[in-house]
Amino acid sequence: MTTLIMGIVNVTPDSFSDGGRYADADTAIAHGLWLRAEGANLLDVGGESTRPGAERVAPRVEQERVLPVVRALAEAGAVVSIDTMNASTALAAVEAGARYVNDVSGGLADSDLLAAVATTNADLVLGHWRGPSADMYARAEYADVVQEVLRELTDRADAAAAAGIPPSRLVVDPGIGFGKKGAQNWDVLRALPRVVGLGHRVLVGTSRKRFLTEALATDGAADDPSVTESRRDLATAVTSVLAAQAGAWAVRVHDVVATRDALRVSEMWRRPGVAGVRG
Ligand code: PMM
Repeated sequence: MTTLIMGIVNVTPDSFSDGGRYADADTAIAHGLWLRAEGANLLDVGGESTRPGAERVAPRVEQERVLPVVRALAEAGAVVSIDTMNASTALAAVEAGARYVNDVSGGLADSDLLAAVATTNADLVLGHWRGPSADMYARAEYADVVQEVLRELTDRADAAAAAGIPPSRLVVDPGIGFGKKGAQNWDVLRALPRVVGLGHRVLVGTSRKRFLTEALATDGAADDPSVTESRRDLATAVTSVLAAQAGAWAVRVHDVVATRDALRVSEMWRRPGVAGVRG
C-alpha cells in the first residue's frame, strides 16, 4: 500500500505555519495546482486557522475564502478535501466539488456536522480533539494519552456511524498537536500501529508543528529561530515516512516534494525491484 500525500492549501491570514502566504483565492488555487503537479494525491483546503490560540472564524467568512478555491481545484480534476469544523461549510464545499470533509474536531465542534456529511457521498476525516484552539493546551491532561486518544477516536467513529456514515467512508486522525503537548505527540506517534488497528484509514498531520520545532531546538524552545521552515520540512518528511511504515493511509504536509521523495526512498529500501529502480 502506498501512502497518499495530502497537500495543504490554507486560505487564511493566520495559519499555523504558512499564514497569509496564500490568503487570496487566485494565489491559493495556483498553490494547490502546484502541489498537485509536485505529487499531492489530495488537496486539503482550509479557511480557518487551527493554530494554538487562534480565534474562531464565522462560517460565512470561511466560505468566502474556501469555496472559490475548492471549486477551481475540483474543476481542474484534483481530489479536494475541505478542512472545516462547520456543517454549513462542509455542505457548501461538497456542493463545490470536495470529496472529503476533514474535521479536526471529529464532529464535536458543530453538532450538525456528522448528520450533514451523512447526506452527502463525501468521505469524512475525524480528528482527535479536546476543544477549541484558543485554549487547547489546557485540555492536554491525560492519565494514558494513547488509551484516551484511541477511546475518544472510537467514540467519534461510533457517533459518525450512528449518524449514518458507513465505516468505509471514515478516516481517523490522532490529531497531532491538538490538545497534546510535546512528549504526548511522540507517545501517540509511537502507538500509530494501534490507531491503524482500529480498522479505519488513518491520516497523520505532523507538518511543521510545534513539537517538531521543540525536538530540533537546542534548548527545546518552540520559538527557536534557528529551526527554519526547511528544517521543519525535513523533520516532517521523516515523520511522514515513519507514519507510512506504521500503516498510515495518508500524510498531510506543506512541502509535498520533500515528503514525496522521502516516501519514495523508503519504498526503494523496503521493496526490492520496485518500479523505477535501475540496476
Ligand atoms: N492540522 C492542522 C490543520 N488541519 N487536519 C488534519 N486532519 N490533521 C491535522 O493534523 C491537521 C489538520 C494544523 O496545521 P496547519 O495550520 O499548518 O494547516
